Amino acid sequence: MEIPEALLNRLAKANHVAVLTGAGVSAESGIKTFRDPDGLWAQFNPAELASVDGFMSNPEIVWSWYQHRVEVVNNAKPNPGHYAIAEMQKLFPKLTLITQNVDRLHHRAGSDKVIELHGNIVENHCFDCKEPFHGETNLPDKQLPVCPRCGGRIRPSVVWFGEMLPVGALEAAEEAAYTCDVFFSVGTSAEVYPAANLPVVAKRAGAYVVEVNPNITVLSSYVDAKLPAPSGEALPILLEEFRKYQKFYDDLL
Ligand code: BV8
Ligand code: ZN
Repeated sequence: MEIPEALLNRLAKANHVAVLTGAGVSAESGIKTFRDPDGLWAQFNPAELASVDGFMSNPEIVWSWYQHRVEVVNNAKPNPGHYAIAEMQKLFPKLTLITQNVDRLHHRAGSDKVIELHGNIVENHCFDCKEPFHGETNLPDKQLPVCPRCGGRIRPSVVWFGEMLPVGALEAAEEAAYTCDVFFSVGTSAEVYPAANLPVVAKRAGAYVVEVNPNITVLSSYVDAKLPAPSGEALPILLEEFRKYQKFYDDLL
């Protein structure tokens, strides 16, 4: 896969690189994406499962779906794409990592500052009093855990459809989109808002926007460069080419 020289050049001069990731970056870790043909939503309807109404009307189904996903996440490992992004943190003066994913694989790959726009699936809290819940979640015969403080229902600490994103997270993500020199959109269909606005904000603010995705998305015709390959392949190649490029210029100067 060819890495455009313009991208290497922009990276060599970049002070601030922003990376937005979606479910695709975890696909090579064996975690299904949402909208790919064999994705999660193919079997379920997001409105039913990843929403407050879904939880209120079918708490058992929603809870067991999340418990299943937590198991998949706990058995998954970061892949070369996660590690390459963690590596990028050392290559540029400033890197802002923004993820829509709830699997915490970026943390496990060594990225230390991760903006989680959609929360995370490994923590839980009380639906009513918001108290974080650290009790047992795998109860016999499909019992649902209840809040020891107020008796309310326990829910996963993800952001459901129709719910506001964590204010601080969205603000930090938008700030990074406005101020970065290069913006990567990695493994996302760019269909879920407000996250899908971020690459547009970056482009309008003058950033060089790169999409890393083996498929075409609504963003593909809008970006400055596209690496049309799985992120676990494309990102290590990008880093290798960038190191060669940097050395060539360092030797020149
Ligand atoms: C909100 C957590 C304010 C839960 C998730 C109409 C127009 C505009 C907006 C809306 C609208 N109607 C409703 C809305 C708002 C809605 C929305 O955007 N809906 C969409 C579907 C139209 N957004 C919200 O509700 C957000 N809140 O707006 O609050 C508000 C308040 C009240 C009322 C209204 C508005 C909350 C959104 C957060 C929802 N929570 N997840 C959970 O995980 O269970 S979203 C879910 O989708 C995940 O977080 C996921 O990450 C995210 C986005 O999907 P992607 O990550 O992009 O995954 P996807 O499968 O789609 O794509 C994978 C891509 O990877 C593909 O392109 C594929 O080609 C690629 N790929 C595959 N393999 C690889 C790869 N790429 C690289 N390498 C590979 N190996
Ligand atoms: Zn409570």
